[in-house]
Amino acid sequence: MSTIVALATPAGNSGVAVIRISGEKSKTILQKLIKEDLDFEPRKMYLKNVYVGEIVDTALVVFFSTPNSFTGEDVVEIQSHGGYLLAQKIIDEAISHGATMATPGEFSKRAFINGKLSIDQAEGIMDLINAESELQARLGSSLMQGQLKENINKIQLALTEILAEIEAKLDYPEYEYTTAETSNILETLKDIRTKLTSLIDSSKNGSVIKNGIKVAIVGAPNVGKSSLLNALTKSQKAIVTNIAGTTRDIIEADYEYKGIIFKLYDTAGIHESDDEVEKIGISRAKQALKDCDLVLLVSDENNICDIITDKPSIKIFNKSDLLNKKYTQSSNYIYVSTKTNENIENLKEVIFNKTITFDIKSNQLYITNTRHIECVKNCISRLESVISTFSTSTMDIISNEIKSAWSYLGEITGTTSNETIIDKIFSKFCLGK
Ligand SMILES: Nc1nc2c(ncn2[C@@H]2O[C@H](COP(=O)(O)OP(=O)(O)O)[C@@H](O)[C@H]2O)c(=O)[nH]1
Ligand SMILES: [Mg+2]
Repeated sequence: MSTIVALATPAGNSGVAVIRISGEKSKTILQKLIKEDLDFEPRKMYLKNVYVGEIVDTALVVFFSTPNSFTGEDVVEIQSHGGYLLAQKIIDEAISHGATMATPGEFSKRAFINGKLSIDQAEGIMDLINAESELQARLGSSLMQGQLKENINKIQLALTEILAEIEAKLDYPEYEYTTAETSNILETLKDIRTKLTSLIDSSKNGSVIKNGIKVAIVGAPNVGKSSLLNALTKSQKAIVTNIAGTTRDIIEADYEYKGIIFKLYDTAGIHESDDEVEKIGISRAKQALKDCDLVLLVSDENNICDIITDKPSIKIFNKSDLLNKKYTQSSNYIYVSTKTNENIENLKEVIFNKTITFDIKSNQLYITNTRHIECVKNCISRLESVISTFSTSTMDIISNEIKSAWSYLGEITGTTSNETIIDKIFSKFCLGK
């Protein structure tokens, strides 16, 4: 296996950059970089000069001895001063001493091959890295800690026990199963199916946590849609003017509320227009109406929004600051002012309650990864097939179906995946991970 090198921190200027090397030659490459034949004590930081051509940097270096490292191989980490050129030079120098540039996800792939991580755990690390909300981070972290893997292993073990029982008796074709035995097998299979189905149900909520809620802001021109996007996201992302037709393309901005990401889509005011560009904007607004999970129908004193949608929606009356105090508020509307921020926080609560209908429990297992969902669904479909034909099938057919169900589960953790699939999964990871 080659020795690989990559930058583990983002490319660019920073206080420190971390360069990682993994493989047999790690230690000798490090010795060459520091021009010293030091026998490094594993997991101990050393302050050393690193030589790259004419450049000398002072860096912290650490050596991890196989198997006690992230990849399970000998690993070196060099904390040099941050700087695109410097880090690149150190990497080039390592390559000149025998390392090769790592491909995306190659460190994690090696960790998997060496039994340090299951694939779903490695995917959990990526989810944690990419998390934009606290809840997403929490799900990534529980995946990384092996919460899904443990559940899958338990279910696989239950299937293995059934298989062992069947296989032992397959050698004795004359063996007659008692009713108690067959009904026991059937009940266990049904029980496993129920568990997996509830996992799939949880994935709907997991997807909300992972992907967020899409909210389209629609209404007539000038009612304050762009102002509302800015107020909710506490940004100035959308241009606000008193000129009707200012917003033409869709403007996107996010905010987080109670751990959920809400993705707002500010749209062009929907009305009859002769302006070519605005017309395209209006058709995009109509598309956003179709693609979203929730619609904010925005009105003001002059323009009551009459857009009809079959999506969940909230009627908003903006510019409440302009209303006469004695004005009676209609209970159909949430009155807000993007100018004074009146009711903006309350609106966030209303949006949350309208879209999040489940309790977010911290210890609940949510599956969010489409690959995992596919594997579980495939497993369920094999189980469905065994269960529905159980009374008429022979035990060897049943056994084959159970093996196939077991195999689908193994793809989640990687125990039954083939090389092509494994390569495909890890290639989606980032460089240096
Ligand atoms: N008084 C008042 N004016 C507002 C409020 N919200 C927006 N406006 C004004 O209404 C005009 C249109 O706002 P804009 O957000 O561009 O509306 P859009 O066309 O629906 O995106 C701008 O002049 C804003 O300053 C509000 O809450 N109160
Ligand atoms: Mg606008």
